[in-house]
Amino acid sequence: MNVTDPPETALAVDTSIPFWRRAISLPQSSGLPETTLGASAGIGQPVPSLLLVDDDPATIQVLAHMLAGLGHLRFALSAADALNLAHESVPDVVLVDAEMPGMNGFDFCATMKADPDLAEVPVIFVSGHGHVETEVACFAVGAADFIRKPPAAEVVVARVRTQLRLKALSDALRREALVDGLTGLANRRRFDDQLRIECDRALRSGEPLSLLMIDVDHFKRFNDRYGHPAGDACLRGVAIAIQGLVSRPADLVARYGGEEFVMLLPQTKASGATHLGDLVVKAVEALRIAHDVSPSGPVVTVSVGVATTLCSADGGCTPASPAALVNAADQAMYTAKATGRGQSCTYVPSSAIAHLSYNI
Ligand code: GH3
Ligand code: MG
Ligand code: MG
Ligand code: MG
Repeated sequence: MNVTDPPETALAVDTSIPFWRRAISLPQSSGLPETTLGASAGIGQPVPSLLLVDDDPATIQVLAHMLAGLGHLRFALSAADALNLAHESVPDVVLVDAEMPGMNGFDFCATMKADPDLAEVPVIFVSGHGHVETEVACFAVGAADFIRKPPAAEVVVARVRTQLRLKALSDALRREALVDGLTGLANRRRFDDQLRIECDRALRSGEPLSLLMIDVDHFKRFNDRYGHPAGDACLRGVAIAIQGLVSRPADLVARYGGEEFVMLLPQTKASGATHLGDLVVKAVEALRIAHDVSPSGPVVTVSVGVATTLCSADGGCTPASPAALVNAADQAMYTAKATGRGQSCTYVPSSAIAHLSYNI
């Protein structure tokens, strides 16, 4: 790629790397009025990331100067480079030129919208074409906004700010949609999505995938005895206790529903998952939450079912589907219930049942 540094700029940047790959922390003021510029992220908020794409370095320079203070800026002189940068770290907004050699802005935008990792990023076109048809074509490929060249600083800043605000809101909504309101754990939807992904991965790689199904014992009696607010507090306590047992980034603890929780453990074989099942039982018991009407003992306990996908040399895995893995963990959990509660039980596939019994 033939790229030169943009003309002299007021921005303080690390000149040891080419300008189009720089993520620059911009100054609070770039000479424009404070009302239009200034850091947009509040205290504790992540700094927004902006990606500017134009085959003309001078235009990038102008836009960079205008947008100083709104976040971290990165630059690309071609759509292909911009897609690489976006995949390295997903931006919060992209400003793209419509006309570029190679892939133009329209194809770039369409490519972003077709990519699940990038589809939510707002794309603002910056174009010298004043025709309505061009503007309509931009929106047709998924543009969030359209700015005419030459761009006016106040308009660019206002429109980018609007897109950043909308993006922050939609990010927050997407996050909320995947969180359980009572416990703060991942919710059922997030778990179902992740289970599908991890099952596919396990089937491809042949690596074990384990699942723990965790059910609070005699919880209806607990609610009847202590009231629903106490029941809710109990569920929150259990959630914190079991979340504290996992440490790998890929592990997922979720609320499956009601008083049931799940732990999804990629690359974890049955022995490790069985050990974790026992730890779950102990951790909940150690909370010492009084349950004086439980037939299982004086404190709240859980029953745990453990299941692991087992892959054979011919590439087949059992259980082989998300539903089958959940069913297997369920079966083991019901065995734990039926044989005393307050314990963990590991599922053994039927092909192995001739040699093994449930490991309680
Ligand atoms: P078992 O030992 O067989 O699991 O008995 P259980 O009473 O725990 O099971 P059952 O399915 O009969 O009852 C589950 C109870 O969990 C009933 C319901 O009121 C309670 N529950 C489900 N979700 C919530 C919740 O969000 N908050 C509270 N407080 N209770 C809940
Ligand atoms: Mg151009
Ligand atoms: Mg239940
Ligand atoms: Mg229960």
